[in-house]
Amino acid sequence: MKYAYTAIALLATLTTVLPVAGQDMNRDMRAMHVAGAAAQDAMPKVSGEIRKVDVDAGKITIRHGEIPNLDMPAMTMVFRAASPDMLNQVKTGDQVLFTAKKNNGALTVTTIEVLPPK
Ligand SMILES: [Cu+2]
Repeated sequence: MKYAYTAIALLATLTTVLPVAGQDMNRDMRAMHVAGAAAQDAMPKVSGEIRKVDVDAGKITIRHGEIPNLDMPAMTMVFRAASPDMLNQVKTGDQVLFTAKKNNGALTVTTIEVLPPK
């Protein structure tokens, strides 16, 4: 009998709490969507460390932080370089700030700057 009462009380709590939580989540997701769209226009600078430069392939491997405009968490991955010139400006181990976007389906580094060593 006591168990049944507890279950009913719990159910009542859930039905009153859940709709509110749902509304909050919707609002948060809308806010995130707006923030994401704004970030895409601004092309946020992302911090990273150069892991590999492949001049022949025009590719660059970067261990990068979160990339908001690509909805991407921190990871190590290969990017295409927007220009061959860019690959001559960096070397393995460099700390960089870069911007990246999806270009014809390929994730491409569009700008890159080397940070001074700490
Ligand atoms: Cu990535």
